[in-house]
Amino acid sequence: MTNNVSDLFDADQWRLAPGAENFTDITAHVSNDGTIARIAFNRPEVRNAFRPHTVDELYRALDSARQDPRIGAVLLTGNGPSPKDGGWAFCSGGDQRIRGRDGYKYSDDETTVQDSARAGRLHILEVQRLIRFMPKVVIAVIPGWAAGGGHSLHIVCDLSIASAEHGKFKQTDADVGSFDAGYGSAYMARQVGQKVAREVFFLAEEYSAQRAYDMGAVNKVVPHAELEVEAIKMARTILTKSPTAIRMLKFAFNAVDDGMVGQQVFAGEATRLAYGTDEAVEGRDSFLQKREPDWSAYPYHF
Ligand code: S0N
Repeated sequence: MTNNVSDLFDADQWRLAPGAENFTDITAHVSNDGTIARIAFNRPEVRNAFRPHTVDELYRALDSARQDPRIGAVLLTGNGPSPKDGGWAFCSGGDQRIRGRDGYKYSDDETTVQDSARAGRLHILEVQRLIRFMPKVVIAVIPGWAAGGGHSLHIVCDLSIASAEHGKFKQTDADVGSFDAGYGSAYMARQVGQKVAREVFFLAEEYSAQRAYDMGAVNKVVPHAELEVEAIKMARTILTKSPTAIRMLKFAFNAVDDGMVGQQVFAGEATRLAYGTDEAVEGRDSFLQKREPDWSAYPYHF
């Protein structure tokens, strides 16, 4: 691995993200102009499997990107290759070595007495929701294996771009007695259709980046060496668009599948837009001035 991050990482384009200095399981960077975040799993020796500590760091880095008003797009990827065997991975899901009967353990030693607040966790689902509800486009940049919970993460990202040579997919949940009965399966079926999604989950067979593209689960397949260059291009294209339009579109796409929560997220943005109108200002001012509101300037229809 070159430059201590990843063979695909161009150190000249990025600076360390605020708060990322002490991350051990992920890396987090911001483009030099401050508009794109690059967040990467950094456990290539286990195909970028995540443990609870990884998920904690991932959540913090994504939330920091969510709150940064300059960042308009997030690249979620996996560093590599593995120093052990040269294999590439986006993410291979939950670290099976520390899976207990009530979730994934903070300690590598399952027999260690756990702080009750830190009993087994499955909080990758909190990360899924953060990706889903952040008002920015999140792009899965897939340099190798997307398996198990890593497969689910790519499904929940807004867009996916994969390495032609090393991008590989496999939904292993049913092999290891695990199941993502939420976005990972149901939302995948929305993307690719019921028959294909059921095949992916029930057969748990390996499929290529090209097959993922053909089924509609991946937006672009590019030569491995160009993966991050192409991902940055994709992000930069999005950055040329109206931030409000992108935000409203993302939440509109989500709303149909997210029930009342989807409606709430979309409605929150609509309310924020409405606050900018003279009509809403009149409502606020009439209250503060202790008078009846005057709506006469605002028609009931256009
Ligand atoms: C990824 C696979 C297919 C790669 O195969 P390959 O290239 O032959 O490499 P290996 O030799 O198998 O692996 C290299 C080294 O990496 C270790 N390793 C790989 N994956 C994991 C892992 N997930 N946990 C721990 N170690 C892993 C290997 O052991 C090997 O190490 P050494 O060199 O020491 O032998 C292949 O590796 C594979 O199939 N991996 C397992 C994939 C898997 O089953 N993941 C778990 C699926 N379940 C979840 O992710 C559940 C967590 C979760 O996200 C969730 C929680 C609640 C609800 C829903 C979900 C959800 O699924 O989203």
